[in-house]
Amino acid sequence: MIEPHALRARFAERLSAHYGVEVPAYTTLVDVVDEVNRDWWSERGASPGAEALGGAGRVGAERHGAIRVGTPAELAQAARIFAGFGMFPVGFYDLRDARPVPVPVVSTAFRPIDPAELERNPFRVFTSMLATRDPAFFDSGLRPRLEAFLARRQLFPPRLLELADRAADERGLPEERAEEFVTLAAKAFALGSEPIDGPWYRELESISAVAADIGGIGSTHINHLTPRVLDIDELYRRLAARGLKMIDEIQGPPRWDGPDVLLRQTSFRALDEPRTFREADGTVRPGSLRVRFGEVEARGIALTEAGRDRYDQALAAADRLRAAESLTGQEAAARVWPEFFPATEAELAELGLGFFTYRVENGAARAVPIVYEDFLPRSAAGIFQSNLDEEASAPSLPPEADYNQDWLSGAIGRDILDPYELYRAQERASREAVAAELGPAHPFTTGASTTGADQIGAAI
Ligand code: OOG
Ligand code: NI
Repeated sequence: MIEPHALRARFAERLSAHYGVEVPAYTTLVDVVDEVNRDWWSERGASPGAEALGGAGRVGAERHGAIRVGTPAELAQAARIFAGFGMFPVGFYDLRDARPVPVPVVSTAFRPIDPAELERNPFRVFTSMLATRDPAFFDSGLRPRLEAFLARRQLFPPRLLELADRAADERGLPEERAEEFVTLAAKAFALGSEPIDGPWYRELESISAVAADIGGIGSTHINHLTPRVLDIDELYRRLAARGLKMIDEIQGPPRWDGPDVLLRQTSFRALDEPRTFREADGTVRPGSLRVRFGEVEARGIALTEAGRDRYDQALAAADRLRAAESLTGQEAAARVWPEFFPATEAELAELGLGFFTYRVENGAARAVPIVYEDFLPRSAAGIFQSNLDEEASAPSLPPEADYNQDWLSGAIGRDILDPYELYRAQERASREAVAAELGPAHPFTTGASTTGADQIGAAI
């Protein structure tokens, strides 16, 4: 039996192999990421806590993908496929309220939820669904035609769904079926070769490039596949030195001397990909589309709700500073960061801003940070936006408020899990295990503080 984690690892590898052929710059990116990570391990691998946010095996294989679907029915099928790989929907992201330019999607991320499963292979896929019901984007003339187009297409063959259900029910598949499942799944997310309906694609494109990418073609595809790097600033420099044009600066928290939190990401524009278009007169002509891109991420410590509030406040303060002085987003964030975040992991734990697990070492409880496994809506919107050809103008109507997490759970027939609950449960379980071992009054210490601060004295 090939278990879900092994299926998931194979799926991620297969997608990566396909994507490297479709988008050659991705292969360059992965090579440079591997170099930076190797250098990082050789310089810092021996220092205490080096593996706190994941060992070399996990980080080297770690990827996230992004896909986009059109309807709740398509999202429900995607959820069945991911369940076969041991990946479940976590978090709800509404990118319609992104500024300056809203994106007409709501999203969740499919990922493993058990810490042991994450350790085996943490593959995650950010999955967006077109908000066809939102009149801010799709008026009553367009919406029925868009929904009819989406209802006619079939993204996932029945055999793929059947194998996915079997893998989920039986917690794995025998080798031959496993190979068939992975092959069909990877094929479902490869770039299609059917001619695109030119007038239809352009009509949607005039509203939003993302709408055209989702609703203008008959299939879906991996939009990007993102490796994890241990030093994203160094990666940025090395890619730029190779002449790869990065489209944007790094999104998310700045580089600074204190603990890394949440997620830092950056991306580069992929090249045009050849596609054929069928025009109104029936002729098929060659053309190209430029919708896919390369992205890289560095992951830090998962923040609690209180920590996340600080993060949002810090970004707002950075925005204000940036408006007042001419600074990059990262420069502004670096300036304001110390006002919002403590300089050590010990304080992050003590102030209840970050999530930690606890281990018994030499008779003491040591804190090890929990890595952030999710996404950031503002960075996601920035990633969507920074890769579009033109700045679309913001639609004039306010977004309709009827897409939310409960609605999406109902639409796909499974619970969308709350990331905070998952981190909290992991932290609680480890505290309980430590309390059982050491007794209730034992102080906790941090194991991986960047400044060596130690005793934090939190009682269990
Ligand atoms: C998804 C963009 C979000 C991320 O890393 O934040 C994302 C998309 O472009 O479909 O992947
Ligand atoms: Ni991404």
